[in-house]
Amino acid sequence: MAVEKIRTACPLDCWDCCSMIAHVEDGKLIKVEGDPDHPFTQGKLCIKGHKLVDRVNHPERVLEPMKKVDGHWQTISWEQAFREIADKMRVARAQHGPKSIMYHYDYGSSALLKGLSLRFFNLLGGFTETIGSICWEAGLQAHKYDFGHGKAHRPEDLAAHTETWVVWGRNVSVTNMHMMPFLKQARKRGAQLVIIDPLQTDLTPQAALHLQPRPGTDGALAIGLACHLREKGLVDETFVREHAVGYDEFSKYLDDWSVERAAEICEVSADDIRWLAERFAQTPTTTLLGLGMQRYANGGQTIRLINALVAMSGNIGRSGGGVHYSNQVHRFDWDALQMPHARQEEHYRAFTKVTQADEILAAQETNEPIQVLFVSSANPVGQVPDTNKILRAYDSVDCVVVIDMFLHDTGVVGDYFLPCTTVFEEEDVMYSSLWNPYLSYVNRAIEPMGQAKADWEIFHGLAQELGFAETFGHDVHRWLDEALHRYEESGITRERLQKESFLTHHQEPVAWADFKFATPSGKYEFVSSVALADGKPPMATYEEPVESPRRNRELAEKYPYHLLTIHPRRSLNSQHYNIVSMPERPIVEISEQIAARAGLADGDLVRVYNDRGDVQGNIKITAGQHRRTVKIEQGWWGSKGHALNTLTSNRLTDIGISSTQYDCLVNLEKVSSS
Ligand SMILES: Nc1nc2c(c(=O)[nH]1)N[C@H]1C(S)=C(S)[C@@H](COP(=O)(O)OP(=O)(O)OC[C@H]3O[C@@H](n4cnc5c(=O)[nH]c(N)nc54)[C@H](O)[C@@H]3O)O[C@H]1N2
Ligand SMILES: Nc1nc2c(c(=O)[nH]1)N[C@H]1C(S)=C(S)[C@@H](COP(=O)(O)OP(=O)(O)OC[C@H]3O[C@@H](n4cnc5c(=O)[nH]c(N)nc54)[C@H](O)[C@@H]3O)O[C@H]1N2
Ligand code: SF4
Ligand SMILES: [Mo]
Repeated sequence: MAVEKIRTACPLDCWDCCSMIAHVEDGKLIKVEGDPDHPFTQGKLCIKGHKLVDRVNHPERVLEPMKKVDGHWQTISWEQAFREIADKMRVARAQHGPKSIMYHYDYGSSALLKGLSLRFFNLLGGFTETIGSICWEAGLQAHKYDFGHGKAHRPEDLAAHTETWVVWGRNVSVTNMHMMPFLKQARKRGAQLVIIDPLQTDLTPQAALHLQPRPGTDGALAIGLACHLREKGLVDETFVREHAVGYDEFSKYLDDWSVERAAEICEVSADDIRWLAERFAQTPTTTLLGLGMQRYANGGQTIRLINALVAMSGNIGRSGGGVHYSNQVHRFDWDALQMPHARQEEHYRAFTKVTQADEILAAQETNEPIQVLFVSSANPVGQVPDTNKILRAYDSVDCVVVIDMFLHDTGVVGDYFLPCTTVFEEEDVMYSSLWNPYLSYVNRAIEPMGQAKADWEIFHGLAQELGFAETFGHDVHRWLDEALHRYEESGITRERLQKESFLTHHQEPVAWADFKFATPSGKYEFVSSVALADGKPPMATYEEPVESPRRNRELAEKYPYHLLTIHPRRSLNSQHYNIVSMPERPIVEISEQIAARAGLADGDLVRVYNDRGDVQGNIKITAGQHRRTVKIEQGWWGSKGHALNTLTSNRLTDIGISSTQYDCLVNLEKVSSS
């Protein structure tokens, strides 16, 4: 039988948002490849993209609705599932009001119509929603205060004009591999690479300089760099006078600092700081920020301090420059899709994605408890910090409904499991606000497998039981038209997108080239009026992270090592752990100094622990890692015995509503030798 090739896109929450071509034979997905015509994808997918085929066809994929009865899963019909869940919702509302129904979701899929789940909950008239992010909101808020929002240069501009690439806390070759061809192109013409990361990364050997700040202290490093610019008269006076507000105040704050003081705090050499500051001032320098260093209690201010440094150095609005965190250029009409006006504010409550466990447990003691909890496109028991609290909170809820493809850590604690389709079984539009600004059309490649339904169909089925199916609707094309109507002025319509597969309205080579920023003043804001209105410090200043030897000596004596549970090479968060072959347990990578101090050798079994929890893994000694830092790739499944987030705290960040998983001290204890 001939192989059919269908254009679609990778749904994984990633900087690259690849356009994909699905190969289908006899109705079965057999292969995917990167679209060779897409300027970012360039015909390549990462291993996680390729492994989507195995995810779709995996024998453990759940293909029928299930209900837990006496601790065991039983398959049930959709009719029964819809009827029983709708009944539970009605009872909860009657007894405790609309807020007793809660919804937690995340970016399990970056498809536009995943947003329809909120249409369902808004149409209920009220509910409890988890807001904020366990990923990146501190940094987003920082960009909102400084620029209005985050915006990226076209990578072609960086490939052609950047002389210094500062990869600051981004694991580019692992998490953002489609940036690599642009970096390579620049290096070929002599551009230099600087890595700022406590850990060794694939790119370290190619770097002209690798700075390894103590985790969570990048704000001090940025201040040190800014001090050198000021000392040497290297500040871009035109930018700070004409295109910015608040520079004098920020400059005054720097009076209390020096390169040496900053260097001592962040544990980086003052000479290296001076060298890098001069590169910033004297060469077109681009900064690729990762999300790692904003996952600390001081994370938002850290990003603001780095933004301030880049602004002072004259790299904003300049070819080959820029500070890249996000690319928030989309113009979807979310209100048309999600109908927030349908809910009544007195029946609406927001918990945060990060602190939901505390909030659920507190609510259970009131007359507005959580009775029915829906989870979709997310695995909170695996991925939200402080797993033990999440487990306690979810256990206190009468009925937990999980919509997913696999019985992951959250699935197993559910009461109902509703199987959803994968991207290959759906029609939709894919987008990302991380970097790649293209919209990609998702054509249905295969028929839904088993009894799986698209998320929107599941919510439509429930809406039918609850009597508002008509308002919810069931027309994919109409929803896409409504959501995309603002693109029409750029000539982008659903029909054209489907025909051409990927399109963008965002072609500016250089972000903010006109120096018209999306802030209230229209300028770059060293001092932000929006921050002030939010009750936050209007200007960025340095604070220590919370779990820090300088801030909490007692804690650091008990738990001397920084734990970085960074994003895994071969999985998108927890999504591939049951698909790709993984070692038996987590690899605990430590520096040579930790190995000597704790008497550990390669392969030893250790317990990594703090007051919140513990995890076991095997030691790997990595030369050149920050001397007090432990690395473990995240995403492991607790249901298989490796609940990494038992170690992390559900403290919030300074600005934005965001998580602080990397602000985490631990100790190690040998369990047995290798
Ligand atoms: N392979 C793969 N790719 C992914 C993902 C995945 O799970 N796997 N996840 C996707 C998602 S959801 C996201 S949010 C992005 C994340 O993309 P990245 O931001 O690139 O990934 P992270 O693992 O969060 O952290 C990146 C780096 O930050 C460093 N870091 C940690 N703390 C500090 C610090 O205090 N200072 C400095 N300078 N560096 C620090 C870590 O050592 C790490 O190398 O990747 C996306 N792409
Ligand atoms: N310790 C530690 N914790 C972390 C992080 C870290 O670096 N360290 N990183 C954080 C970050 S950056 C992120 S983004 C979060 C991720 O947190 P989550 O988004 O909760 O985690 P994922 O593992 O990506 O799980 C997404 C789930 O969505 C499901 N899914 C995929 N497509 C669909 C769909 O179309 N419909 C439905 N209903 N489900 C779908 C997948 O099967 C998967 O089970 O984790 C955070 N947690
Ligand atoms: S995970 Fe990212 S890099 Fe990999 S195929 Fe998907 S979009 Fe591309
Ligand atoms: Mo993320």
